[in-house]
Amino acid sequence: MTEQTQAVVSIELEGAIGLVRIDNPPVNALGAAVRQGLAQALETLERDPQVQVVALYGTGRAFSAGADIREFGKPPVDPKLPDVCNRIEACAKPVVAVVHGPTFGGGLEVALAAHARVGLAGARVGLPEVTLGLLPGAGGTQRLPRLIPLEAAIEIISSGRQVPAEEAQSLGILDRLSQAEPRQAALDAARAVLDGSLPTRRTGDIAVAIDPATIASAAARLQKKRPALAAPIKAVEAISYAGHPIGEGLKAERALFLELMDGPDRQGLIHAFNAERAVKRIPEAGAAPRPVASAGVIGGGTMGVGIATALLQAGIKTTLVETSAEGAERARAKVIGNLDGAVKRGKLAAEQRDRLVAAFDTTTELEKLAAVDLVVEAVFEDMAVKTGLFGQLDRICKAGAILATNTSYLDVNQIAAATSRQQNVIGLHFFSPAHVMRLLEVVVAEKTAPEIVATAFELAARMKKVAVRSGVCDGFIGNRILAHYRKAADYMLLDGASYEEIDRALEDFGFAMGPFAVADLAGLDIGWATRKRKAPTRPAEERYVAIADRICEAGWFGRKSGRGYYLYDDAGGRVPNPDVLAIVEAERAANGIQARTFTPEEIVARYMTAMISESARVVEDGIALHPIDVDAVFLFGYGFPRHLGGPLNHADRIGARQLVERIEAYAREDSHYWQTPGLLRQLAESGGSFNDLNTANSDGR
Ligand code: T1G
Repeated sequence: MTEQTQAVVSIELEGAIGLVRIDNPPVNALGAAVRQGLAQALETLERDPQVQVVALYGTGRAFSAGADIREFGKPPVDPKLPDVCNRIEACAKPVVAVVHGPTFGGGLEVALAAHARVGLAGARVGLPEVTLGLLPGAGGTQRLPRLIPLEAAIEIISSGRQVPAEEAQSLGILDRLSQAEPRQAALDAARAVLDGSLPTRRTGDIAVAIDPATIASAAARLQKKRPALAAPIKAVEAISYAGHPIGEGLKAERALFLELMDGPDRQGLIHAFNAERAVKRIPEAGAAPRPVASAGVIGGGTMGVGIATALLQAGIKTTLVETSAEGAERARAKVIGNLDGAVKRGKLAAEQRDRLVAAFDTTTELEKLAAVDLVVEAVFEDMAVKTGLFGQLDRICKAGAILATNTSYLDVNQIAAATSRQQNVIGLHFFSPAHVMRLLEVVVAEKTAPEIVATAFELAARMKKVAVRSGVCDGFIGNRILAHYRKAADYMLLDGASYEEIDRALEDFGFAMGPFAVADLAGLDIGWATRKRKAPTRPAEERYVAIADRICEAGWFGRKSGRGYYLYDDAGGRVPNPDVLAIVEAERAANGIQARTFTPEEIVARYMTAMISESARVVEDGIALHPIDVDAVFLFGYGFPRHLGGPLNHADRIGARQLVERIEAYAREDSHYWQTPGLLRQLAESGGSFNDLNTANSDGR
């Protein structure tokens, strides 16, 4: 007999067993309807004299991925998840939970409130709330430490990491594992409870001693992290109450949870979570992707090697083309070195590594790419070289083969025009190292066919990358914006701030590295080449800072040459390069500048206002589809502080009006560089926000 209590939760009676099924695609998020259904199901089954044991399970790909993120920031709807969990734990009859797939956050908390837990093959559990600026707010901080050692509970909760089923069982989160399907596993578990082979107990009844020293050292460790976000620290504080009676601990957990819910990080981190998904909503999403089973990579430099590694790790048979046998051999060794590195880091099984090596080939003959589905070129950044190569590929490659360029700024339309198959040409702008960085800018040329765009996005997913759709312009999304705000840093340097102060101000703001340290890491010669390329078209009224040119003229290219803005020691430490300080002084004198001081706040304000301005123009020009796409580019490609959600999410916190006022004030010094973008002015006048411009449900507000 099956009685529908709620569309998303249903009850099925099998003899003395009451089955409760959660069915709320796509991931059984615990929205209001599910919570109401669970509460009602427990009520019904507890009352039913025929029922002796209750078994919870989920359909689809997960028992439950947790609370419904889309409800955050909105008025809470009863029953709240902690109440549902407490209801499960208090049930007069034994309740067993069967978890499968990604069982995270509130999903795991529901299972922890059950009286026993069974995990299915492939299940992974976790409490990732801290990655959303929250803490497990439905009993996780009180129940997990009652089931597993304190240090393990602290590590799992403060990191938010995923725990594979086998580890979860060995720790004590799961009581047993099963290979069955969810419903069958629920029946088996219920029968095991009835025959006594699966012991049950209320987690909340377990008494544990919480060692204050362990809590204190965990808190101290978290305080030292940069940035020291509140969520993990408050989560450890909540755990410290697990030694109290469960009712008291739950109250303390709730209070700390609500503090974080109202805190600044939750919105930014959920915006970042949504950004990774919102970027998939492209106009070409409905087009049918083409199969990509084989690929060619042209160029065995850093980018080509990284791209070949990424393609191989996505399961794609790959041939790398170099101009010489030695070059091909060098590239082969580096690709295999990357795969061996992945094995060493435990990211790749040894036998899988062997399969990938077997799927990898190198050659000096372009003709070997005649039958591949996709070619990605990563040759010298020169239009003549690229158009010549695409002309050759057009003649060599099979009909339907996709020809992609990895150029970081050249006009993809012009490259496409060198072929007779412009509809099959696209930009795939990888970020170095290409097998590590998650961002991939998919640059759509005028004639690129929709299915080619859809294929690029599917390929990105296979490479576990975040693909962001970009139009064609110099630098696409990220590098175009970078080229603009970098100038703000150079202007402040020339006007009196030290580059060490600028780097430190932005690192304290949340960037992993400041702009000058980043430039040293990337190589100062790269920016030098870009400035030379742009020199002929640089507007006369643009203020030019020659400090970086002087450094490059001295042969100092940053880390790769051991010195740039900084001197580097073997341990990776950095100190300002005294010779550069002299260059800065000389350039100030040559420009007649009386150095002035900048506070860290002003440094961040100018730098962020410049980044936001060009980001707004990139959206205005239609290069990026939505503001959230620009946020994704900076979160996944430029180390933007994740808890701020990206430059345009951060802009909403500053407010369009204040940003316009800042630009107008700065424009009094330099009206060419500081111009108010039209879109920003519109938002200031209408009182709107960048997030208003994102698609309907792309933000967690
Ligand atoms: N709430 C609402 N929607 C969710 C969701 C959630 N928790 N998780 C995923 N989705 C949507 C997602 O937006 C996408 O929608 C679709 O499901 C597929 O997701 C009280 C407060 C589970 C590993 O942090 O980690 O519980 O774009 O594309 O790559 O203590 O989703 O198709 O419209 O990511 O296979 C804690 C978050 C919440 C888990 C699946 N839980 N989710 O990954 O698919 S806070 C989490 C994930 C909480 C309690 C606290 C992943 C996944 P759309 P997807 P996937």
